Amino acid sequence: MINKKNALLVVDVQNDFCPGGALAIQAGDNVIPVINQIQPIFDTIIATRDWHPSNHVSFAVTHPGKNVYDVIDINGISQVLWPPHCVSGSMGAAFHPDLETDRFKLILHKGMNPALDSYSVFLENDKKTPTGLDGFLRSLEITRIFLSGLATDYCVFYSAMDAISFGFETCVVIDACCGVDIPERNIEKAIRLMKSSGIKIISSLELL
Ligand code: VGL
Ligand code: ZN
Repeated sequence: MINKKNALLVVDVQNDFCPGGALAIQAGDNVIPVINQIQPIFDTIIATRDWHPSNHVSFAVTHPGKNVYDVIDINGISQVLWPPHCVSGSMGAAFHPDLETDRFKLILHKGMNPALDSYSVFLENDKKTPTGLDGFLRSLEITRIFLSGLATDYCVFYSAMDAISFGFETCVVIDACCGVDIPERNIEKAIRLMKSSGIKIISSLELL
């Protein structure tokens, strides 16, 4: 079932998104054993890290008078304001120590532009600036992508939506993902939108 044309994408399994981190997802670390278990099935595994400068546009502290989780408009782009997280090179930005990283073919950093956020691993939030991942996958003749990681309703969601629109067959391994759920019911909404866009929502049990 899984062959050389398939790639596993491990999205943002970093300390700051796990319990104890700056933008902790409750039980976010529960995805790690699942991701480690499915890695051996894939020849191509690509990991991403959210990797921000300390003055990043997505940090509430960058906008005096604004609060965490406020939503603001920046040049026509809606931006949720987060606590500072995944500052490049910090412990919070490191992969969670339990994540198996030895077979990552590529580690892609995103969100490095201080003025622009990047939820998707394909395109930054202006929906125009490429991260380079599309070209990397195409040069390896990858046609199908399986997504795992954090967060279901942000980086996994936007990455999956871009993956299908770039023409990849796209599957989200739902038990290998965990969501922020801000605002309330955001995960449910993300899953509904992904399904209606032709993205398959599967369980890791279907791969093992
Ligand atoms: C993410 C919020 C802010 C994610 C990144 O990886 O889903 N969420 N930055
Ligand atoms: Zn971020």
